Amino acid sequence: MLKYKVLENSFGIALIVLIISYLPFNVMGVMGSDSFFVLFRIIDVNSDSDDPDWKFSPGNGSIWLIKTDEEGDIEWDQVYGGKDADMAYSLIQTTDGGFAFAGITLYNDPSPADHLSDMWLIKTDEKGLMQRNQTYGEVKFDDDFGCALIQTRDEGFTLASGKNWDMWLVKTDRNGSIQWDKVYGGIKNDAATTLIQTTDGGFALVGTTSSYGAGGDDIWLVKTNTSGEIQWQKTYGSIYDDSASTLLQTDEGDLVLAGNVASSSPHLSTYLVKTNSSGVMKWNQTYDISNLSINYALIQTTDNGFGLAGWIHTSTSYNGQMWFMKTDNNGTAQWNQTYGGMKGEVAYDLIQTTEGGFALAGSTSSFSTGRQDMWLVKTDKNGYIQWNRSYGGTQKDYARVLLQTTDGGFVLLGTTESFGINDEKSTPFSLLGLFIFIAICLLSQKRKIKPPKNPPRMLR
Ligand SMILES: [Ca+2]
Ligand SMILES: [Ca+2]
Ligand SMILES: [Ca+2]
Repeated sequence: MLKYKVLENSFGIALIVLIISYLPFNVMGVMGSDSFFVLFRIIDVNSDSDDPDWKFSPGNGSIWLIKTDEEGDIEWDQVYGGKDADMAYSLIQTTDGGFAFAGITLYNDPSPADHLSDMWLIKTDEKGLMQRNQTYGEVKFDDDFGCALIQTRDEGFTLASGKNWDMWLVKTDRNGSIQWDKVYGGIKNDAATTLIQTTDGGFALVGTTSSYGAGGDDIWLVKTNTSGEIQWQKTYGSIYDDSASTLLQTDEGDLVLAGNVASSSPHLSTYLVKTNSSGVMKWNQTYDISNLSINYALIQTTDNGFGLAGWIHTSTSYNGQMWFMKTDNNGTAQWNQTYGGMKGEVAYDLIQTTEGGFALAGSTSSFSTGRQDMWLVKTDKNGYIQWNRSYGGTQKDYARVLLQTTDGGFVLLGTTESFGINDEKSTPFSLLGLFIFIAICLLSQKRKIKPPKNPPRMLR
């Protein structure tokens, strides 16, 4: 009975609106979502202190592209995405000077009901204005992999991800229309993380397989010809869950892949392996720098060594810090650097800059406007910080990919929950609640003072 009394009362309704608007999660989003997202949203918001910074889960985020000058000052930025979650994982500057990026778009209210997500390719001009976009099939969302993108020599695109528990390779023309696609995998879960076009015109994919290998998840390297037919494949890993991070081809034509292997669960070490172009191993290295480190990025440096970056658990930061390691040509570690404060940082991407230093992109909780922000760290050639910048609003924002453009500036691609459509904006929403509260109070007052001039006639 109480609830009817409250609902009859305009003041009560206004009070409820005001209270709802101050709750620490997006009630309007929650009401339109399924119960999983309701639960996730509530747990997510309330678990900031013990939420490891390197794990992100689907919220209502949108894709965020930022162009900065060479000192990290924003020149322009663009947000892409609909009302549900959109995430980007790979970015390239296209031959026409624009950008293309690939990600995953999720449907919180899918139709048909089991169609939860698509792979998504977006092509923009040089200022980030969308020229065209295309969605493909149905990819399964899993934050441990993503969606890889390259532009091929015919100016078309090739994308790789996971589809129906298999690794999926999609070749498109320059407009994004599918020319052919292939799936690889066994009866269990297989998915691609990174894709390159090799010097012979074929492709090499690295990802994770639980169908093949030593047990649990293993790192899976697949080499195909120009038509996507498998030429050879290799697995790496232990009986525990191992994961692939990324892959490159060296100037000499060898393949180098990085991943994370478990010598015991949950102890993870970063793993680096070099093979020749036929998959024959030349050497491998296991790095046991901390009890727990996760590698995400790998580059070949101009001195023919390698740079690896990711996340590392440190004694001073419960949520870990950004980690950067430099090796020589044989993968022997030369130095390690960590960056961050008390609250948790991570590097998802690493580049060598044109002047010989390095830049890392990821997220920071210690130096953010709110929760996590995108973090850009510029270092000298020995990994000592020269400057750093964070970008973001009151909610989670993080960078996945970093490029340096020909003007010396940087492009960061990632996810924002602060600035997208339907994202949480606590202050404006609270102000809206206050406005509705005042408006309803005024209207209810008005109604009491001024009875209607022309009451509707009673129907007889
Ligand atoms: Ca499979
Ligand atoms: Ca394994
Ligand atoms: Ca933020």
